[in-house]
Parts: sequence; structure tokens; C-alpha cells
Amino acid sequence: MRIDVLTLFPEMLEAPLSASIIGRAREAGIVEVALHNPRHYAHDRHQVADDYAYGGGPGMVMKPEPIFECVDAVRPMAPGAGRVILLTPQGRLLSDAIAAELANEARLILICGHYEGVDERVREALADDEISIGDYVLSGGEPAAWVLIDAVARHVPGVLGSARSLAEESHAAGLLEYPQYTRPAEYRGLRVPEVLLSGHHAEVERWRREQSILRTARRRPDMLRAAPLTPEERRIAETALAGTEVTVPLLFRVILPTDDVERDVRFYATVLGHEGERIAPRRHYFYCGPTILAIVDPREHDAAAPVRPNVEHVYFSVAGIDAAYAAARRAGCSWLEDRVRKRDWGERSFYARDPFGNPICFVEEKTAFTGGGRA
Ligand code: 6GU
Repeated sequence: MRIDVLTLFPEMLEAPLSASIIGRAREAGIVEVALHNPRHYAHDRHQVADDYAYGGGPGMVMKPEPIFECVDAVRPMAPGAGRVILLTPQGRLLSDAIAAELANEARLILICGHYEGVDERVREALADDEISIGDYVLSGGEPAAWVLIDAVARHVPGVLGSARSLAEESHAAGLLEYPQYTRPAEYRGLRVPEVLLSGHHAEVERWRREQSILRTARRRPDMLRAAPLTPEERRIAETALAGTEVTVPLLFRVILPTDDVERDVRFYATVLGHEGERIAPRRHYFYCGPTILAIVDPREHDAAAPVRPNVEHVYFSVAGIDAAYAAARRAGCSWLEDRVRKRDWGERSFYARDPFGNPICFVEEKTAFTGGGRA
């Protein structure tokens, strides 16, 4: 790939484009970068490249002739017309997807704007594309050109050591990167997560993927919406997002009717392992993750309200299904399945009815079926 850069300050770009990965890619001839100064194409003796704005106003505007003529001179220096990109805060916002798209071009010609702006005719008749690197104003397009060249070059085959580094990096999979550690295993009391020291490759992969999702949910919930996730990963993501910004409706309350609050509260306190909270004489809440299980006597407001068992099963997921089964037996169900069973769809679970007769089911968390496509 060849990149020609038009800049009034080539010295701003020489050093950054000579070091590290880009420097090596240039030495290896994988990416060729040439810097050109449009000032040298100005007609007057003093090589003036800017002028006052027609109509007045502060600041200078870059003149069109030095830029047009510089591009005319640069084009024959290498094959291909090249895609001409004007770097300007008014351009489309650079993303990894745009960088990957530009990496498919054989040749780019970048124009760094300076002063207050560039004569509009450059935009109209010379630039094929306009790119910005963020919503802030730089004093010139040079830092943006460096950023663009770096982001694009990483997508050019051979620039990075392995294709894997590119695939695993932030943004490539629509997610931020997982946390990275190197030796020592403990520094100033801060330990490297145990799973990374385990040597268990599959566990490490799982942990990294989950960390990427959680980190993206907390820091860039906007990215998570578009990220390709399995249904199980989507569930992890939505749970994490619920703590930041709600993007899907959450089931926040399930009401189970009872004709005896005291009796049913004793039952649920036993099977759920916590006391919950009495909200009113005939209403008691148990907090189950983002969802409240409300044990309510419907006669609290209306003495004539019917008291019938509720919806078709309320499902709980629990870490230890055998302990949950023992607790359910202790708590006194009005009906309890004979044992924990493994279902055809993979869940380990047992069905029961609470003391009032509401149908409930406990599922071992690890085996909970949440919609298929599990990795
Ligand atoms: Cl490409 N140029 C300038 N001058 N400022 C910017 C920019 C470009 N991108 C963000 N801010």
C-alpha cells in the first residue's frame, strides 16, 4: 500500500511514522509513506500557502492552487490515482471498520488541513472522502493523519506479526479487549486472576470473552448493541447493561398470590435462603437478582378478591440444586417432585408447588436453558 501525505509540517509526521510497527512496515516495504509539502507548489516567491478569508473573519485559509498542484505532481510518482482523503473535524468519524475499508485501497492521498480551514474547492473537487478522528478540534490535520495511517496499516496483511493480534484487539469483534497481565503473579499485593495461572486454556478463553463483554457493557454500552454475541453472551451482556442503562425490558416483579402470607413467607425464606422484606401486612418481597418475588394476599385491598394460584410456574435458578431440593423438602411444599431430574433439554431441576399451590421450579444455574446457541 502507498500513502502520500500533503502537509505544511512534514517534520510533525517524520518521527511518529518512523518508529515501532509503522516504521518496521515501511522498512519492510509493506506500507510506503511519502510526505509532500504543498508550500513547494505555491507560485509566489515566498511560497505562501494561506490567505485571508473572503468575506472576512478570523484566521487564514489554505489556498487551493498549492494543494491541487501538489496532488497533480504527486499522482505520477506511483501507480494508481489514489483515494484522496481530506482530514477535517467535519469529516465522518474514523472507526475500525473505516480503517479496515481503507486498508483495501492500493493508494491513499491524505491532505492535512491547517489554519482555520481549507478552501472549499479542495473539498468539492479534489477530496473523495473527509475524515475526522473525534469530536474535538486539533490545530492541524497531522496528528489525525498519524492516527489514520496507524489504524489503517494494522489492517494491511503483514504489518502485524500475526493475524490473531488483529482479530483479538479491541473493536475487531465489536468488543473492548479483556484485561491483560504479565509477570509477576503478585505485585504490591495485586494478584493476577487465578484462572490465568491455571493453564486451563478453555477456561481462560471463557473468562476473557466474558471480561470483554462486561467491560464493553460498563464502558461502551453503545458498542454492545451491535456486537455479534451468542444468546448466552447476550444474556450476560443484558444483565451487565441493566446496571448502566436499560436497553431491554427487565422482568422486575412477579407476584405470587397467597391466602396466608405468614405461611408462604416462611416457605420462601427457607427455599431462597434469605428473609426478604415485609412491605405491608399482606405483602412481602424477596429480591431475586433484578426481579422481585412478591408474596401477596390479593385481599389486602379487596376483601372479596379471589385467591387462586398464579401463572404457569415461576422458575428460579440456583447454584446448588441438591441443597435447594433439601430446602424445599424442609420448607414444606404442598407438592414436590420425587427427586431432582435431568430434563431432555439439559436442565437439572425439580418442580414443586408452594404451600398455597403456586407452581414453581428450581433449575441448577449452570444447566439453565436460556434460548439455544450456547457455545
Ligand atoms: Cl482530521 N483535523 C483537525 N484539525 N481537527 C480534528 C480532526 C482533524 N479530527 C478531529 N479533530
